[in-house]
Amino acid sequence: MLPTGQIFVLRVSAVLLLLVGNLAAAEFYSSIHEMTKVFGYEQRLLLHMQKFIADNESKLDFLKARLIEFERERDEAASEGVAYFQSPLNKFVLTKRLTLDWQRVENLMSTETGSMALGRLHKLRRNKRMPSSGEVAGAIDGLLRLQYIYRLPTKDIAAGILDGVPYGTELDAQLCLDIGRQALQDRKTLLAHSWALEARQRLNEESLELQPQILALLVETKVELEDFQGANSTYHELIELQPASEQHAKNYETFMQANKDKLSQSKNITDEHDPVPEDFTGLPDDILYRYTCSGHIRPPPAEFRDLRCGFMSETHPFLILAPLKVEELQREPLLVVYHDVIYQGEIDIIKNLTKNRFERAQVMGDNTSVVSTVRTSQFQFMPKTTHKVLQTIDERVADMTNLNMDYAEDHQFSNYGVGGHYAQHFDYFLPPAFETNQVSPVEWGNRIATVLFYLSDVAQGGGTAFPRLKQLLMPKKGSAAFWYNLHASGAPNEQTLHGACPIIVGSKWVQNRWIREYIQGDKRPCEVWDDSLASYSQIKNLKHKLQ
Ligand SMILES: *[C@@H]1O[C@H](CO)[C@@H](O)[C@H](O)[C@H]1NC(C)=O
Ligand SMILES: *[C@@H]1O[C@H](CO)[C@@H](O)[C@H](O)[C@H]1NC(C)=O
Ligand SMILES: *[C@@H]1O[C@H](CO)[C@@H](O)[C@H](O)[C@H]1NC(C)=O
Ligand SMILES: *[C@@H]1O[C@H](CO)[C@@H](O)[C@H](O)[C@H]1NC(C)=O
Ligand SMILES: CC(=O)N[C@H]1CO[C@H](CO)[C@@H](O)[C@@H]1O
Repeated sequence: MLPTGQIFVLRVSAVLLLLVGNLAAAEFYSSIHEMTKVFGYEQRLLLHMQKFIADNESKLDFLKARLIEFERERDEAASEGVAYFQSPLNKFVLTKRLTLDWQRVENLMSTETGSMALGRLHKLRRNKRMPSSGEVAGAIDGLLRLQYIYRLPTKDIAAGILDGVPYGTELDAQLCLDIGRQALQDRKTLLAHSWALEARQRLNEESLELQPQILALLVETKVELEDFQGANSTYHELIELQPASEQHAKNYETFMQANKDKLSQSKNITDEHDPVPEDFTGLPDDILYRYTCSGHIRPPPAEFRDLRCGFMSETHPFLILAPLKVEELQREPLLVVYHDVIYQGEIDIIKNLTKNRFERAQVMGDNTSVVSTVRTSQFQFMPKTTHKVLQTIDERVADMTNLNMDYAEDHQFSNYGVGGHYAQHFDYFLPPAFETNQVSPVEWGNRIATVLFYLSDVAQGGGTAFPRLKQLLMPKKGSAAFWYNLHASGAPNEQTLHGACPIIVGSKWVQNRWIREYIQGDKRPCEVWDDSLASYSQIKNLKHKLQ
């Protein structure tokens, strides 16, 4: 039941993405674009901090000088004894010091130096583009998602190695502990266990105070993984470390009572990932998506046999001069990749157009729009009238697809950062979306087809996975994927389930063209029967008869 519900939410969210306006503040970790900007702000934070310290220091310098002066004068007076007070001059000096001078000192001591710098720092930190502390959790989730989907070893990540490539950023015990805690919260218990072990491994003199917290996390994960003997001995380690802690003693007692029949049970937990299934048939979509992203699910070689790859020059006379390079990946449903169909000059213009206009992808909460963890990217819609380059692109899409582009939705641009992904979903709308007026404009009908342009290469990860077709398309700058979301009858084609795999390293830019059904009749004849069960050759034959 759950998977169906989940998919429903995803389908609805696709509609809402159309409708939701300017709601979210920028989200730092979902976009590299945003991250580079925020990185620049940090430079300004540093300047404010320097100014603050300088202000405070000059105040302290002044106070120190006064202190020395006062002490000196006082010592002189003390050495002279009572005689000192007999001089009217000294009386004056002392009186002045005790009143005006001390008043100045007192005033200065109570002034808030650096308040200007502090105010500026405060304001900058509250800038809506700055990451909020809640986003630390998002950043960890992104990392855990990468680890889970690509089965990355904890040891490697902690050492700054991602999918075999070293990046030179090591994680310390505290960070490992943070990740482990969140993994436990996300119910990724094997990962939580391995992060706790890694945190323990990385303890040093500076971080030794974390040891009890790490052991506590280790106990929790061992209990969940049913290694009760391991949990027992880790508990003993913890109690030995902090024998005075009543909390530990209490927790241990609760643990012993709850598990008294299972205490002999032990498990040698060496894995950090579930075993890869030998047979993927019948597994839920999120698992299929995961293993398609990781490359464990691939098309069997036999399916490549009669697929074509070549130049397409049929749809438009212009294409005879400049034919499009097209590669067919799948016949049913049609899934093709065009190579070199969007050019660097166009991409530069698009990047200029979309600058500063990104917002985080949202899905609908109950009544409020919430930032999505299903889809973590920054996106924006842009009407085709924004710039003539968008019209040029649409003319090309019309040539590529032989579909009418008058009834295509606004251009959508997305930027995915590290860990950014879009879980498995369909592009088409389901009947409830139509019934509740969530499709806009409704008279354009459903999304008959999708063209997905890749505006960047991605260093690692970030493929487009079609789990039911066993296809994984790797982003290549300048290429575009095209597929029909609907059967020729207009019925949704569930084989088109797809998702954007998480980015391991790099930044992914894509452009979506969602083409709607309205007046595509002459371009793609609409069969009156449901062809969803027919074979490709049956449909082809029928189309020949109709023409
Ligand atoms: C729990 O661990 C301690 C210390 O390792 C050991 O002495 C004790 O026998 C263990 N208890 C059980 C029930 O295994
Ligand atoms: C756990 O398993 C690993 C590898 O399977 C082995 O090297 C190790 O000795 C085992 N540890 C225990 C305590 O059984
Ligand atoms: C991008 O914008 C900048 C400044 O607005 C402009 O100088 C540059 O020519 C633009 N580049 C493109 C490719 O449009
Ligand atoms: C959503 O808002 C509507 C109208 O304001 C209200 O009737 C409904 O109970 C709300 N639903 C939830 C789940 O809050
Ligand atoms: C020594 C000193 O002047 N400290 C001050 C630095 O600035 C803050 C904020 O204005 C003050 O609260 C401190 O007293």
